[in-house]
Amino acid sequence: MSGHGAPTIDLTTLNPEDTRELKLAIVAASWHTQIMDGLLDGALRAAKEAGIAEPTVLRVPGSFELPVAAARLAPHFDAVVALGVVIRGGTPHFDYVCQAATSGLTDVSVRTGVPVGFGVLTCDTEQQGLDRAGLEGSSEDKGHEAVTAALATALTLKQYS
Ligand code: DLZ
Repeated sequence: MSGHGAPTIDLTTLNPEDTRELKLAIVAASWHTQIMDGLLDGALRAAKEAGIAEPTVLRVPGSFELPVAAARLAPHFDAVVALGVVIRGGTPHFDYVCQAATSGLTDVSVRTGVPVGFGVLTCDTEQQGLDRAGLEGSSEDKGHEAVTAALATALTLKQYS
């Protein structure tokens, strides 16, 4: 899977009065600081572009803790975005953390009806994470992408609430 084929969602073309009113929470893990800083910067930039000056940001230790944090916040927000970086090591731990984060966040989203943007990088190498972190020299900006997707979905769903 690559970034090829991703849609262009320009939140600035949507009615700013709609996006500005959305309540956004970002839950962010803390492993792999440099990559996480890039993801969080991209997420906050996307929020700002949508007119959301101060989204709630909640930090947790690792990606395994993202679902419980998202579950606690989701009922109080229009959209939640989860950010994390998991890098494959020499044991099966990687698979368990990725599986727990992915299925846990999916469960939160479907159970609550609140969109959860998936900004969790699951990488074989640190370089793959750096390439996707929205840093200078990165080819992708996954934190920004996750916020944009979550807000666009929240706006689409709002008419059915
Ligand atoms: C334990 C662990 C390992 C080995 N690797 C990562 C990682 O690459 N990225 C990440 O976000 N978290 C990692 N963790 C921590 C787990 O997510 C979790 O915080 C601990 O197992 C404690 O519950």
